[in-house]
Amino acid sequence: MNNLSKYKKEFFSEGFIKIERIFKKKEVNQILNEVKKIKKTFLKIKNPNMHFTKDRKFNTIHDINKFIKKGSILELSKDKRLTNIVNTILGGKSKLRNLEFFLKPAKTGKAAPLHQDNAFWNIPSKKALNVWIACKKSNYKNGGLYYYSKSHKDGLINHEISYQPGTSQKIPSKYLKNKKYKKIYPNLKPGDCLFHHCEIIHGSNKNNSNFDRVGLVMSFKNIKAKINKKAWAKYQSNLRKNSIFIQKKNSH
Ligand SMILES: O=C(O)CCC(=O)C(=O)O
Repeated sequence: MNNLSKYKKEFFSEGFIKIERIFKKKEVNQILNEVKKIKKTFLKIKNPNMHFTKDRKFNTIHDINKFIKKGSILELSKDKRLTNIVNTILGGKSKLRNLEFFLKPAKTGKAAPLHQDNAFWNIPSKKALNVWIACKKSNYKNGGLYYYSKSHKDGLINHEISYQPGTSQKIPSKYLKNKKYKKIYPNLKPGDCLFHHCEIIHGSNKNNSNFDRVGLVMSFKNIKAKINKKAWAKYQSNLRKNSIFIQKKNSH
């Protein structure tokens, strides 16, 4: 079995795979430089999708690909080292659907509640995944991503509004009460990547450490994968309710 087939097998068995050192130090530095530029750009654009920590640092920036049409991050999203793995897992040619930063600064970086990405994406064929690229160390100590191993096999769960910025929906805690999933915190160095299934349950804790956690997320879908428009509209409505709640809370 070649490496690509091994990755695919592990991906569908566990719900995620970690691959070390896909990107070199030089490439990670290019990403970090671009993060700085994109932060400045996003402060100037109309209706940006971004969220801050209580000390006004960037916590998450979403839909970056809507506004940034060139640069090293977009180039890296077409890189064969990445797309060969993505296309093998998704069973054909894929398309970038979103680019996001999950920045989680030291001391104030916020938690991401437990969720499945497909509750946001609404892709019934499930031919979609996220690539989480570590641009700084990411682990248990600084609010690294964690997974409930094999949870993708149980299908999509009805989410509820999270009332949290950046991840607007979450899995109701009562659903998880009787589940016995193994919780795994991958330990990542800069340049390492996680590839996760769109229905694996995952989240991350606050960053109470002294070390920033910087993740770039590239989200892909099979070019033929359709979106369930009705479910998508429901998600948009939840998203609006969540952001109205957050605006009201911040204006007090
Ligand atoms: O980086 C995080 O804390 C959350 C990221 C996430 O939920 C994702 O990549 O799907």
